[in-house]
Amino acid sequence: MLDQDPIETKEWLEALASVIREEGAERAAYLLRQVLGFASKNGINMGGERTTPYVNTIPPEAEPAFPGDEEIEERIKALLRWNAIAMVLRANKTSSELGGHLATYASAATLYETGFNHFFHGANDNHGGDLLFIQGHASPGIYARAFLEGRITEEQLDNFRQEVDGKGISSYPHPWLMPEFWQFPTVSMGLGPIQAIYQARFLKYLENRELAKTDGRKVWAFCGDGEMDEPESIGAITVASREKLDNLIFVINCNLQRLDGPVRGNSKIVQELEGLFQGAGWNIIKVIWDRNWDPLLAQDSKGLLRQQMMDTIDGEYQNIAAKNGSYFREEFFGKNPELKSLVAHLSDEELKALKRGGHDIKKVYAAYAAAVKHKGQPTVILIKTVKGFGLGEVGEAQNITHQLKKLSYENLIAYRDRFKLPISDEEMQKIPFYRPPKDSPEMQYIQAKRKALGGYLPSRRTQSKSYNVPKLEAFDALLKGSGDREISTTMAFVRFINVVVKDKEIGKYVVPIIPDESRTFGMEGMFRQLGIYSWEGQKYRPVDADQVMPYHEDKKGQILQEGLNEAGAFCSWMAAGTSYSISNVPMIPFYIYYSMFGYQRVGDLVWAAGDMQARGFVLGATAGRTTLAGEGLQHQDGHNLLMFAFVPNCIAYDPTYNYELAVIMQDGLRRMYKEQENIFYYITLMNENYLHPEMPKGAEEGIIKGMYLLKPASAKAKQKIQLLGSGTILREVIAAAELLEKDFGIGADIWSVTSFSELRREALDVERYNQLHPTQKAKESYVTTCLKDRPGPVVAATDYIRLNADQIRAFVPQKYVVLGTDGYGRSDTRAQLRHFFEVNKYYIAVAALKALADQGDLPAAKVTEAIKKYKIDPEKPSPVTV
Ligand SMILES: Cc1ncc(C[n+]2csc(CCOP(=O)(O)OP(=O)(O)O)c2C)c(N)n1
Repeated sequence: MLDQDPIETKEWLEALASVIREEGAERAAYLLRQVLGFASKNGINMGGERTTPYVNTIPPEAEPAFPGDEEIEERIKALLRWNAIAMVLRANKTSSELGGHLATYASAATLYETGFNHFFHGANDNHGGDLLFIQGHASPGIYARAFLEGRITEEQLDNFRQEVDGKGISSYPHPWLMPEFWQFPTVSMGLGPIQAIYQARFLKYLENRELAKTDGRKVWAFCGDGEMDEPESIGAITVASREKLDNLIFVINCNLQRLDGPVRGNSKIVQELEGLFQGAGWNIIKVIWDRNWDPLLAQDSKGLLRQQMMDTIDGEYQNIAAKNGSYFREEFFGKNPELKSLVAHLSDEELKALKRGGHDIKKVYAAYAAAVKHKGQPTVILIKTVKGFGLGEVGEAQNITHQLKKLSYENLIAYRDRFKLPISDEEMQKIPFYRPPKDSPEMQYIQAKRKALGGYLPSRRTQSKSYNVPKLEAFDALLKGSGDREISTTMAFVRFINVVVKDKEIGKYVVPIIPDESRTFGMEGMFRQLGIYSWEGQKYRPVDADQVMPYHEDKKGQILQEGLNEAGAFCSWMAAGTSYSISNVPMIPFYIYYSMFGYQRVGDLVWAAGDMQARGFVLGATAGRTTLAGEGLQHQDGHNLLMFAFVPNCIAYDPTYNYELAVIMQDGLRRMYKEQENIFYYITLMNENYLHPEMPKGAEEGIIKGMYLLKPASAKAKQKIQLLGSGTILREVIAAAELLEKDFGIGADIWSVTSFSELRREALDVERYNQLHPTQKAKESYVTTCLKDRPGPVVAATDYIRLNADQIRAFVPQKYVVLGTDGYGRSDTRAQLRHFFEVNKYYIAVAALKALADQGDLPAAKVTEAIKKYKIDPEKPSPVTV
């Protein structure tokens, strides 16, 4: 940049040089930090400079007037803290197995209460409601508030963490377990912050696409400072600033402590996070000191106090917080005689009353008030607190405080006295909950505040609008077969989604979500047709503007092209999939990606999606270990199908034919968007091209249940066998049946298994029923009914590890042999890979013959004959063991 006024620059530099000369480098550094802090406060982006002094961002003179009744709020907070503690202690009296946490809420009470009393909007006719991501371990305090609000009973509090008999409340925020209460599962560290970013963005998406009014709604994400070490916590923060998500507020509770000890003993976590978020372009507000420090800072004309604040590292701050006032005097102020004299007029008790900012309602209020007003950037509020605040010497800032679950009677009495709780010595023996009468000022205050803010929080909408979804006939082109055109199920999916996006009722609610790329999947036609969502539209002329399918970004774009960002893209899917609950607008997300980078990559988010009842489709393209032939070990997926099916409300399918895909997806639309079932779908898609037959009459029910007879064995065959196949390997199964008939005169019933996991779930339920109703007529599982009267052993082959087909083993009445793709992938042709993993038609035929031989229906020599005939090397190394 040009120096517009060299004389002025020279004067500034000379001034600095004289300070260095006369007063030393330290003083010069101090002055510079002051200048930079001032610059930052005045909106000057300093590029390289990342931190400001270790004091509150908002100076006392800039704080707004506090609109609440501080005294009453302190009394309410004392009750909440107490009930939260009582919950945990009482649960642990019932059984020490139950656990619970005291210290997190103790540190964060002011952070939540300031929000509940003054900022968090409930959902009602005029406001869509704010979104709250609450630190999982703070749940006792949130329950304690709901108890005072009259939303949770004493019996429920007493059954904290005892949910099995239906009376209790869950350990942490779990929408699955408390569907009308919790919105977001957060306790797995890092999932809250990243989800919050994408929920905030999705609110903007809805607004920009004119599907909902979301203006004015805020997303509040409460996180721990320890939690910020999770890559998920910080991995997407630039998305928030790039997209100017001023509806997003991170509140980071910097109690300086994680599980075993300090988050950053040797430095300062607040400063580190400030630097990080500064670099990412966020608005930053630090709340470090309470109001008792203000007069001292005002007198700190030489900056000695500020310097000491900066020089003290977090490990030492923890020591100071845990020890008494005289330690504070000696170890903090005593570092410099002049500094010590600054507090000479204060007693040790008064020194101890100099607190961290997060325990001062007014300071926290000022920060929140500034955050909600801020435009054009997301805000992060870094608030310093004491972990275990109020728990005295057993808990405050102690390394063991996170695990603290028991307090002695004496501790409780001390706690009562400190927070002036109206509980007698005698009553205290029972650790009673305390709720003041309904007409008490505290209870009235709470209710009035929530009423003014539109209703209670957290609170979750369980159902929304139902849509009429297209009937199966709408997908006729897929049901009819592909004629003589060889196509892949991925192409069939694109045809399916094209029908859905054109549907008058539900088309606009479709959200195609793409991490990585979609061109490979043949979806580029949608770029122009639907547009790629971009909050700022398209400011450039795309290089392919003259072509039929240009890259088209649009403020109203429907597609979310997320780039190389599976975790973020999955959070978008979760936001769209929960939009029915969050915004009363059911959205229909389709997330399509390379299946290997699926559950394996973002599994914890998938689990959370199940918990929060996200609805939608996840399409694992290039699925199976042998379909993405050339890509090798890192890309070949033989297990994500199974892993998705581990999630209890995920319905997983591995279809082979277009009509199977259409039946499954149409049924999914019906179940999720008409019936509003709390399920989601994982469906494999293949990139292998082949012919697709017309749907056999009446196959729909079997397709959905998990298996149907695709082709019966020839009636002429004297010996018969059952062959099961899924995905692309079904085609090898069909080829194996031809070999068996041609070469050995054995007939095979061919079953297409669309979902081993759905077959297993149904069979497990039947088995359980029979176990518990021993004298009643036994029920039969669907898979057993299909196979029990069929001749011959059963052989199954899939493109997944053997555990996939093994899922139904207990329910197959006959001998059951399973082939699969266990072991690491390789790059080679599909034919070679199927040979390598021993799932091609020859291996299937040999497995079938051996099964017949094992049960005495065929001489073993016939199997040897087949091995020779099909040129199988019996000494080939196994792909299974490595
Ligand atoms: C992914 C994950 N790893 C580990 C844990 C176990 N855990 C529970 S609380 C906690 C530390 C919390 O520290 P911090 O984020 O600083 O929150 P605080 O309770 O101190 O406010 C950890 C590691 C978890 N819940 N999730």
